[in-house]
Amino acid sequence: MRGGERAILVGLELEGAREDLSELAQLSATAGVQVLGRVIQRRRRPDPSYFIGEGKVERLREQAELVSADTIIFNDSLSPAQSRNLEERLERKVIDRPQLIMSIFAQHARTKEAKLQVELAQLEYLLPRIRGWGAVLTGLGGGIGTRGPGETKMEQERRRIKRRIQRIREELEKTAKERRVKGKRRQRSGLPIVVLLGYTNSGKSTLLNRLSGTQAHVEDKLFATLDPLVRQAALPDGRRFLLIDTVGFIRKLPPQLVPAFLSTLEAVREADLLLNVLDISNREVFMHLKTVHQVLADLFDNNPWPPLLNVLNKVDLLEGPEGEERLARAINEIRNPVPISALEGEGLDRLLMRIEEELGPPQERLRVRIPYAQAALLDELHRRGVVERAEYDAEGILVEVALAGEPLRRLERRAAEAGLKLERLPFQP
Ligand SMILES: Nc1nc2c(ncn2[C@@H]2O[C@H](COP(=O)(O)OP(=O)(O)OP(=O)(O)O)[C@@H](O)[C@H]2O)c(=O)[nH]1
Ligand SMILES: [Mg+2]
Repeated sequence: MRGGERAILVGLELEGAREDLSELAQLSATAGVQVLGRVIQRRRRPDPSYFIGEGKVERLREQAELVSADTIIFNDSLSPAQSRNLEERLERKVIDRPQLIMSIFAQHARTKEAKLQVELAQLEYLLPRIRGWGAVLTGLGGGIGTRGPGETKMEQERRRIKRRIQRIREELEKTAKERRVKGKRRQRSGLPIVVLLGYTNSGKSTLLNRLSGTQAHVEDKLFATLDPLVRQAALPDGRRFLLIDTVGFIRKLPPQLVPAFLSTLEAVREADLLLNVLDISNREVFMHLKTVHQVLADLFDNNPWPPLLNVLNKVDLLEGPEGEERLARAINEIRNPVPISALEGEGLDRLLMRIEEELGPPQERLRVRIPYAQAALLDELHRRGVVERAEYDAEGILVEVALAGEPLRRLERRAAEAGLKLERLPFQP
């Protein structure tokens, strides 16, 4: 998709479910598509050949004719056969939800890695669809045992795509290694890591800007942020921490995109604290929360998650009893809720206090003289804290180090056992 398309949106409402095309409309707008109409059909199950009913296809074609729409966008994933049948009958370009999301990802990817991952997802989506066309052309082309020209071409195309997929996989392998090195460096900086995550458009980048006093890309579009972004921010007590922005979550993410999506979320796994940013002004906020929980469950497999605060953002947009009720329900039902407005600044003081609490006791700066016989301790301090000074003299190494939490308690124990003197230094924010 290039943008500039004129489209009608189509959804299927299956029994017991509720279909709502407003998110698809937002996705379309983000992709630069003009939405001319919305159609919802109620059915017990999708039609295997046309997804919607055959009669409905005809009426959809007439409607598209009337408003001169050139594209029809479906809010689900279509099989290769369904796409093909629909394109033939509708005489227009047919796009499904995964394709739409992937084209937005493609438009927004900035880093080489993000671009490669999106291209990989798109090629993997394309591959079975090319086989579909190949089969059709083979049927039409030559007799038994001969290779129709169509088939040969499709075969060539498929081989070309497979080679490209292989190349991309190799490149991604390399960049993943580099990223792991960077992650280690982040951990070694000794600063606690706080990761912003949450449904797309919930206000993560706005909050990042607020807390760090910098300018990350903010837009009223879905998936404005595709590449993880790191900034520094400060707590009320002067301690600094790293704040990481991530790609937004969405329901029914195309499966091909899941690996790309999860790898951009790798920072989540090294987090000391997660901030799940929820748009409390959105009526679907509880569905958003469920989506976020599912992704986290996948990401952490069976391992425990880091501590998590649920940030209820955009309280400034709540109006009327319906909004108030939603906020009250969220505060009641959602764990660790912190209502804020990232845009207007409401509640940010309390949020910072909660972050401070969750990150535990502040770091301490200590001075200790380590005898050469115990030089191994210096290695450990390098690994677990920030060594600010290490001076070697006749008696040993004079070390100044900033530490927090368990490593701090360990040093205190070791010092007591070995009779080393620990001197507390003032904290310099
Ligand atoms: N009224 C109001 N609008 C907000 C608030 N926070 C964010 N927004 C708006 O919501 C839209 C999305 O904000 P972003 O910060 O880009 O959201 P995001 O979660 O980073 O979105 P993606 O990167 O697309 O996943 C922008 O138009 C923001 O100005 C808020 O507290 N109140
Ligand atoms: Mg963002």
